[in-house]
Formats: sequence, C-alpha cells, structure tokens
Amino acid sequence: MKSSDFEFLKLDHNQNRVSVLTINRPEKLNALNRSVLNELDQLFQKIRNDQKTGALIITGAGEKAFVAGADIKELSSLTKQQGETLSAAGQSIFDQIESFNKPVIALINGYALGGGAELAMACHIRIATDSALIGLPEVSLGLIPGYGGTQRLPNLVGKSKAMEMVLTGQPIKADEAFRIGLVNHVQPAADALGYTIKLAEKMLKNGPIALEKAIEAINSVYSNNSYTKEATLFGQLCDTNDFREGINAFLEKRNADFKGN
Ligand code: CO8
Repeated sequence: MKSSDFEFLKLDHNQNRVSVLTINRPEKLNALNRSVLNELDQLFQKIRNDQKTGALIITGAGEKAFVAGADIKELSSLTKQQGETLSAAGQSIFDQIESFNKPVIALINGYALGGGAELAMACHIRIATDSALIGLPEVSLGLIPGYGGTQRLPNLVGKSKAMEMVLTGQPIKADEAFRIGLVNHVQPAADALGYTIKLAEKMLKNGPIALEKAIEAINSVYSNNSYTKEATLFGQLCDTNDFREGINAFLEKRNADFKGN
C-alpha cells in the first residue's frame, strides 16, 4: 500500500517489518477530523494481513503534537444523536487498534489530548518523548471523553488518578505519565523513534501467532468495559448549553462561562 492512498496518513516500512504510521495534519496539531478517522479505519483493515507490517508505531507529524484531540470545529454542530453515533464510530475504530493482531505502539511526541490521548491508550504500549503532555481536557469543553478514554484510563492508571485527570481536565507531563503507568518509557525526542523501533524489533523476534494470542488474552481481562455507556453520555452532553458554550469559547479563544444547563 502506498502512502499516497491517504491524505492525512503516511506509512513507512523498514526491512525488519516495523512500520511507522504518521498522522499528518500538523497545521491542526494532527486533530482527528472525520477524514483522519476514516483513513485510520481503512488503513488498519488493509494492513492486518500485510506481511510488510509485523508491528506498527503510531506518531504525529511535526514537532508539537502527537494528536491534539478530536477536531473541535467538527464537534461544534453535533446533535445528541450525532454525538452518540460519532462517539460509537470512533470507539469502534479504536477497538480495531486495541484488538489488532500485531503490536501497536504509540510514540507520543508532544500533545496527546482528548481523542489523541484516547488513541494512544488504544495502542498496546506507549512511549513518550520528554516534552509530551497527555490529558483529557473534554470537561473544559462541556464534554467527556468519547473515544473510550473513560474506560481505558482507569484500566491503565486506576480509578483515582483517572478521576483526577478527567475531572480537572489538566494534562500531565511525560515523567508523571511514566510514574502512574500511563506510558511505558520516556525518551529524549531525538532518540525516541530509534528506541521505539528497537522495542518493536525485540517483539518481532517472537512468534507472530504467539504475539497475536498474547494481545487477545491480555485484552480479554478488560472485556467488561462500558463503551456504550460512554457514547450515550457523550451524546447527552451534546444536547446541553454547556457543550455549546465550551466549544464556542475554544473557537473564540476565550474562557468558557458554564451555567450548568
Ligand atoms: N481541533 C481542531 N483544531 C485544533 C485542535 C483540535 N482539537 N487543536 C488545535 N487545533 C488547531 C488550532 O485551532 C490552530 O488552528 P488555527 O491555526 O487555524 O487557529 C492550530 O491547531 C494550532 O493550535 P494552537 O494555535 O491552539 O496551538 P498552541 O500551541 O497555542 O496550543 C494546544 C496548543 C494547547 C494543544 C491547543 O491547540 C489546544 O488546547 N487544543 C485543543 C485541545 C483539546 O481540547 N483537545 C480535546 C478535543 S475534544 C476531544 O478530543 C473529544 C474526543 C471524543 C470525541 C467523541 C465523539 C465525537
């Protein structure tokens, strides 16, 4: 498959079957609009049985961001039903990543916010550069995480830390993310890709069927997640004035004035 098949994704392979997928929309900090999500969906379906990919690294284009979230402009006009549907559609794409048959590693090279943090959490392993900032700021928009973050974050860091991160909406730095187990390793930006490729190559020395079954077995521990609940609640929030105020405040570059209705 050629990278030119995609507008917002770039896919590179090395000779050891490690592929690097770059989300390539740097002028919007790689925010996940519908096209990026659709392309992710297509790409994961296509490479599932592609021999050139034994393991996949996902990273963001540019110096600043892994992914700064769902595209806030696109969220602005969502109705309750559309919000719930979009949330469920994104969840299903991220589920495809989590249950991928080969190791998927997020290389968090800057901001991983909202949907970006949720994308990283859907990957099997996370490596952060030392300048990474990870957070779920959706409540500052009058929303909640809607791509699985309310479920995967407590699985990764425990309920208490997850509550703190989601309820404050404040991002945490790479060293704190490492301390609480949200990322596996922290590396200086210049070394991070090489380090992550080596980690993937270590995995690929093992039997590919064993890797696939190990992923499936570990994922089965977390099979009781309430993604449907998250999508329903996300949709309900799209019906509130607080949601409209939060999104408008971001787009108008001002602080939100929430009224609780
Ligand atoms: N969506 C759309 N555009 C974005 C986003 C985004 N999430 N993040 C950044 N951009 C755009 C900016 O609008 C700006 O565009 P322009 O140049 O046209 O004005 C460009 O990217 C560069 O960004 P900034 O100028 O803001 O860069 P700064 O370095 O000043 O700030 C920040 C960087 C702090 C990352 C800032 O851009 C920011 O706060 N971004 C938004 C972060 C955020 O709130 N993310 C969560 C979004 S909500 C979400 O992800 C919900 C997921 C669940 C969805 C469920 C179903 C629908």
